[in-house]
Amino acid sequence: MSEVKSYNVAVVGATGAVGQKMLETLEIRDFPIKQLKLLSSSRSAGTKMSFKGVHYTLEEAKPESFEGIDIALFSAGGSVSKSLAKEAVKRGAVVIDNTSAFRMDQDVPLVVPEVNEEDIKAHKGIIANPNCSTIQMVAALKPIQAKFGLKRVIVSTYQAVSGAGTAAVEELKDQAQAFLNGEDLTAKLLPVKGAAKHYPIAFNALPQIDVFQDNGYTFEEMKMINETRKIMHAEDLAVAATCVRLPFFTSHAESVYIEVEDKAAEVRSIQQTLIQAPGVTLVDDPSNQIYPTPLDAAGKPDVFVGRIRKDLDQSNGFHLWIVSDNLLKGAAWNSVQIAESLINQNWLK
Ligand code: NAP
Ligand code: 3JN
Repeated sequence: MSEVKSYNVAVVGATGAVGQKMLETLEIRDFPIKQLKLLSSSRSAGTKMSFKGVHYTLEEAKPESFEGIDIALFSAGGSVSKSLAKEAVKRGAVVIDNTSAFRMDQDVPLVVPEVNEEDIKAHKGIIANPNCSTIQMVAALKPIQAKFGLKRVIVSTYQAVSGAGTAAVEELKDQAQAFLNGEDLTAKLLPVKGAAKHYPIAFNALPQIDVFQDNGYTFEEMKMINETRKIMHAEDLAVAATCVRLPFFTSHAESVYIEVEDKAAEVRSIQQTLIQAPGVTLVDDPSNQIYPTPLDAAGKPDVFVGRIRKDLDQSNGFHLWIVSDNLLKGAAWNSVQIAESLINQNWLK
């Protein structure tokens, strides 16, 4: 009987919101791990985390940490990826990077396996995991693009605080309690790197995720626009985005308006297309008030789509409601799927 091949895996940013989900996903999917290395900053180095019931000691991420590593899953922020990803590649690892550091580099495949798995093949050591809001949208739009053609996308997001890391989750808990106790929230505001101002999130809605660009869009919005075109191989696709943070913990929701090429497209045929799409679950029965919500999607790996309806003025226009767990399909699950593709397709070079 031939032995199943296993791999030396490093998780960079293992203590973070995404890193913890990486470990859960590797465990749930029974990823073939020979040796596991958990890396963090010096702050968490020396502390322990468990994986499959075994305790691992966190180590500070350094270039030498990647000696002997086959696959390195990075989610410790763009500056860490910029300083360490190429060091890891130099030492023979293939890096799957969850940050925006390399997403738009021509040499770096940007991958959602259900959409463009084949792009992985051309990797030169680094493969980028897209932004969470992009991932769930393209997973639902790719089958529609393939069947009906796609001309325009206008998206507004409703994003959970866990997308902004473990500190943001704690901030919402603190502020929500303070708000209900009638306390002053200004004392509960965390300073935000690179931002002059910080608004309370509890019982609020913030139309800013990441920093503003010169064109008036935020970086999160520009990531959605540029990444969508790259992943869908659609340079000329018209895309506009408004990204909003809301006070719930898990899953991003999106209201998406699309215009398709095929004038014969109908709600029913779009639903049929999505029923067959990999990684997508249709939850769309308005007569019984059935549609996806962030709470229902939390902890599940699928992208859920509902509320599909035809625009009342534009005959080739449709509206969709797309929901997915931002830390699973939006980050950890998608990264582990990429790692599995590397192995299963023999692209780990
Ligand atoms: P988080 O909860 O704040 O966790 C940050 C992680 O990075 C922690 O493990 C932290 O380790 C580690 N870290 C920080 N500085 C480091 C350094 N100098 N060297 C090594 N490790 C360091 O953040 P998160 O939400 O998990 O997000 C982490 C990154 O993942 C984000 O900055 C973003 O680039 C990416 N991300 C991507 C998506 C996506 O859309 N695909 C979604 C969310 C996040 P310590 O415990 O030592 O502090
Ligand atoms: O805010 C969210 O819901 C998703 C956040 C993602 C994020 C947070 C900090 C830095 C990213 C990302 O993955 O696009 C980055 C980054 O630019 O690396």
